[in-house]
Amino acid sequence: MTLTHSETTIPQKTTEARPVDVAEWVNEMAALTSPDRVVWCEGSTSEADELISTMLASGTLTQLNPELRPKSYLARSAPSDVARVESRTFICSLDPDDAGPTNNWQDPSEMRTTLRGLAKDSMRGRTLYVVPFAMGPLGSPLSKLGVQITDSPYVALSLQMMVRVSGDVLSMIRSGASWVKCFHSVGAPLNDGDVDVAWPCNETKYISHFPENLEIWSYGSAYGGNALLPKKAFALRIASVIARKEGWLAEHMLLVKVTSPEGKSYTLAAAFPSACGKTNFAMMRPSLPGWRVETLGDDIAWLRPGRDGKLRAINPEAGFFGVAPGTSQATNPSAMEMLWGNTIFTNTALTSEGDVWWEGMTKEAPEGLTTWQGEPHDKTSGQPAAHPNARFAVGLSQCPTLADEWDDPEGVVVDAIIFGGRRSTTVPLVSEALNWNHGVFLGATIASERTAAAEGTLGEVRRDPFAMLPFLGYNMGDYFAHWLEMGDTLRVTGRPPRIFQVNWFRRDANGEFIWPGFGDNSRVIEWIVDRLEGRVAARPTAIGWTPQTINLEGLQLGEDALQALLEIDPAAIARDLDDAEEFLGTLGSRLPAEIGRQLNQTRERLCR
Ligand code: GTP
Ligand code: SPV
Ligand code: MN
Repeated sequence: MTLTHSETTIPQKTTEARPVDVAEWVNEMAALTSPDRVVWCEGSTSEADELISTMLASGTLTQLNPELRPKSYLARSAPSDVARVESRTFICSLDPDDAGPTNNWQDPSEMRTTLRGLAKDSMRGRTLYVVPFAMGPLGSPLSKLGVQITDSPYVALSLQMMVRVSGDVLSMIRSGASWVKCFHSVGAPLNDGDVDVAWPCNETKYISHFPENLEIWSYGSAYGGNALLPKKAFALRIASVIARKEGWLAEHMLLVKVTSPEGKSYTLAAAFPSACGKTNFAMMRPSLPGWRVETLGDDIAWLRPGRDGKLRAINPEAGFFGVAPGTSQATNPSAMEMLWGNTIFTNTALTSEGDVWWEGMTKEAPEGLTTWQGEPHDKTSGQPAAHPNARFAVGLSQCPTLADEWDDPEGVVVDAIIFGGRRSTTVPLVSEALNWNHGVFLGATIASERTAAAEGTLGEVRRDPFAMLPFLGYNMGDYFAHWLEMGDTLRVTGRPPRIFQVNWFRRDANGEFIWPGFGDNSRVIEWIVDRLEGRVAARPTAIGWTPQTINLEGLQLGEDALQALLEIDPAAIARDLDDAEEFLGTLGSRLPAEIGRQLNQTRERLCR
């Protein structure tokens, strides 16, 4: 089906089967952006094959050696388009206070004018793909629907791997289901005679959210959360706004089913900031004998009180967009297995055999690598061969540790919630909150060292409440209040999940991680489960309950190291509280009084 620049309607025959409002929106966007063609996607294999051949021809994808990595491809991005751009991410609520001080706000009508100006003819010479998708199991009461239009075949293909792309979504919308409009353009129109580049994008970038209209407009980037709009833009920023209204939570959390040696299972939901260990935790191979971890989700969880009053969770996604560097046989063997084929890699290095490589996959970089920028790798340069935010996109169905319940429409009952961050000092390996409200305070005051997942200074400590700083679609103070209210709701019918805090990233005087992490994090899971079962006493400290000891059997880790991992240094905690207080102060009158009360109580406990 081909549309010339002036044609803006979709051929009659195929329109009939489509919901009028989606078609109307697509027509309107096509009229604005002037694509050569409009293609409706439904998530089929033949569609994926077509997208792949288009991108092999344009040089966007390089096929990997099929004997080593079947049906797998490498994409190299433009050097300026390698991570989420938080400074170009906007929440365009009518009232700036509804976006709050932690978000960039712009007036929605001004932003619309800007975006419509940029979008005008932005798809000239390209194909507009219409991608209908469901977040969560189709037909589940916990799921939501959306449609993304994009002029990037790379994005259309990635969406197929990461969410449930289905034509059925269109009939559900036709039957009246609400849906989120996701507009995406790389902002690189082609005029007659222009030769395309492998990774089209634009130096001007906007990732704009209109929470009152359930609408997202993304312009100028094709990378990750900037462009795969169901992920952070919908499932967190827009969904968090919907969730507050409807009485649930949209969170930056992994979701796992843990089974103890006794054969009892628990669901844990854990919020860590970007590149702080969610995927690795979600696929953990426990070093402790008898324990099993199965994967439900690795990045986003939607949590909602079920009919029985218990907190239930689903993973709205259907795939991974995981950090490649650091992934190895030693750290995450399940991921290495999962990536056997059917995977799109972005910004990894390429080996001379036509396979992928990244820092940490093996100790030594192999000879003859091509860097993520397509240059021969000079091992003496000190430059990494893969970009630090290089990623893999792959469907959840390939995950060898996938839990059977992963697409249960009812969701799974959450037993414990864990907050974590990347902290070289101050924060112990694990602690347990005194109660729900104290747990909300811990979540509200999480800080973490910045990573390559977004622009910014690496290693700089910043407050990242609930690991949601870049992902909340409304006022942070209102969000804390919502978390506190969720506790009230859950207490009416039962007991809210217990709340814990972890930190795998404490360093010694030489700057080395003290804790081995990865599979050995199962030792911390054991302590958490022991706490849930009331099997183990704990040490009362200013920040909550901490372990008297952790099971170190089979580990080469001395008592001194364990003491260093569990240490609570009152002076360091006091400094951290001062920093947290300064951050909380920026929320002004929207900060719930209860959070201030928790801060004061922590200070009082510290003085005891
Ligand atoms: P996003 O996809 O950005 O949300 O990241 P994530 O939270 O899923 O982080 P991921 O599991 O991909 O880990 C990011 C980096 O941290 C990788 O390089 C991992 O190897 C490393 N990492 C993960 N878990 C641990 C751990 O327990 N200890 C140490 N030292 N590093 C870890
Ligand atoms: C994150 O940054 O938390 C990610 C990667 O999961 S992205 O999809 O780019 O947001
Ligand atoms: Mn993430």
